[in-house]
Amino acid sequence: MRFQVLTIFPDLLDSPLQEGIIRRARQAGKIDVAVTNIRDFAVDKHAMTDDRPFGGGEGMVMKPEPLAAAIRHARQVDGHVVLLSPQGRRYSQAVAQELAQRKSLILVCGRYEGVDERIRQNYIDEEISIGDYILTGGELGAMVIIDSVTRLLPGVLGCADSVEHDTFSRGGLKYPQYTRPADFEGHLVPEVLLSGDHEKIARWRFVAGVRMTLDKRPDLLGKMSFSKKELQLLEKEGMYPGAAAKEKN
Ligand code: 9D3
Repeated sequence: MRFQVLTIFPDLLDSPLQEGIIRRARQAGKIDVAVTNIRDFAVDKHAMTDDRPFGGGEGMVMKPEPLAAAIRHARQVDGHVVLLSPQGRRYSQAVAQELAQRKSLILVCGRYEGVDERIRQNYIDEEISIGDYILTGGELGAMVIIDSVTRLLPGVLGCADSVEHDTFSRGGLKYPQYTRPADFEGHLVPEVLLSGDHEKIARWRFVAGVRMTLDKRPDLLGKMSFSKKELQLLEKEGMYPGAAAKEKN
């Protein structure tokens, strides 16, 4: 998968692209990331990328010509053009899965008060926001997309860290994790995890995950579904997700 990032602050992306799973995915050729400075496509001798808004008012607007030239340049390679902006469709795991189906993404990072409306209307395929809070620009959003999409690509994660077991695969939270020592400052690991009884462990983890979801993210429960057997198990543990959660086959 190819990512092309268009930004006036290319250095912002450097270190997150050079560590951990993303670094390995790049080295293995699973992803290709090219960060392009929009300023390289500026038209005037001062290489301006922003200007004052027509009609007056606070702040600056990203000039259309450098953005258009940078997007046209990126499109020579091809790609779905995404503008990171606070007005965009809210990013989620479902959107990540959708983007992961594409072969090439062009991530356009806005700055200042935003981009000239004619860019939005004529050069952008879709607008994405990473959440309801205010950032200083789209670069961190672009990185969030690269990070979350990359780990979904085949062969990027090992089986040990499989996408199947993710927090959001069933729609709820994961069970709590423990590692050595079995006694940490007097706090013990749940005994069942030391038992070696894999069926019992699986049941405990299922119940613990649902309990965690009820406790921390009850809003997620409505999208979860359980088998009859699972519902019985939860009831035995004093949990009644049934009202909110759907029953599956
Ligand atoms: C005072 C006007 N602001 C409205 C809230 C405009 C504004 C424009 C541009 C505020 C922030 C930004 C910069 N943000 C992004 O470019 C951005 C963003 C965000 O702020 N929140 C969540 N996702 C994203 S993706 C890009």
